[in-house]
Amino acid sequence: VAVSLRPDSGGEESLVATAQRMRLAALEAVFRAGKGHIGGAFSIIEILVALYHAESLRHDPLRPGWADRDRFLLSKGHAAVALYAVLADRGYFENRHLEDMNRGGLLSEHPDPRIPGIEVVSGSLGHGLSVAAGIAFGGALSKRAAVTFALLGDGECNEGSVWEAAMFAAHHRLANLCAIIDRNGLITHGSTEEFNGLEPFSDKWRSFGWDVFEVDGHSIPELVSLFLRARSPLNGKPMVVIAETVKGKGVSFMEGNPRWHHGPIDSELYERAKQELQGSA
Ligand SMILES: Cc1ncc(C[n+]2csc(CCOP(=O)(O)OP(=O)(O)O)c2C)c(N)n1
Repeated sequence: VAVSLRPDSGGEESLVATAQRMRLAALEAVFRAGKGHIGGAFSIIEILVALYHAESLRHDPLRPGWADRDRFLLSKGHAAVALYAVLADRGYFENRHLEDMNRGGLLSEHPDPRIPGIEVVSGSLGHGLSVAAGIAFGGALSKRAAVTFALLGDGECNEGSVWEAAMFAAHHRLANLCAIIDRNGLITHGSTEEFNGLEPFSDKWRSFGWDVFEVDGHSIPELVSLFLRARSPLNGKPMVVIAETVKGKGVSFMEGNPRWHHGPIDSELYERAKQELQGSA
């Protein structure tokens, strides 16, 4: 997973640099839009790059409706700007759409299937895993080889519907389903553990009948090797990847700070964030 093609230059760059470039694109879109969920977008960048740039996901940007594609559902839909940056970079739509995000153009603040590459509406938390389980169930019935991935927030796991879907998936042995949890430890205003503790989180998933993997959610090689594993499951269980991440990852004053869950960024802080990201890109 060392290199990827950079569409605008025709050259190559490391996937680590790709991730920082995606952060810059998301930052710029939020700055222009006047507000956005930058913290929870930055925590999932490497997960998306591992799926879309490292090609863990079997997909074709020129045929978003290809019947045999893997499905990716962003259940934590508020972080859509990160997915938009990645989808634009992979060629699902033009980069210029990021410029008028959330201002009546193609890209709304939350995902919408009218956007190429977006499978379902999300943003109301707690639904993505149920939809993903339904898609995986259908795929298993029709003996398709495709894998369905759903990316959830850890705070999102306070929703009871997540656990109903977890039961359903294990009961039906949906080995073609991979949940990814962005375990950044923060919810809107503070820590997930202070608000409504999730720990022992891995044990909960295990007891629901899932195969559980904990990973550094900012390590692209580790993520890629787990996503490859989702393609050839060994034991008939659905799989969950608990990705340890940092909310606001990549910008020092945003990291681990709930202030950056949602809101505007002023010009001065925008410039500081941009410089930091450019310095490490
Ligand atoms: C059903 C529902 N309730 C509340 C919200 C408001 N909300 C948006 S983001 C968020 C925090 C979710 O925390 P987490 O899933 O950990 O997201 P992250 O911290 O990664 O951004 C909440 C409560 C929502 N979108 N949907």
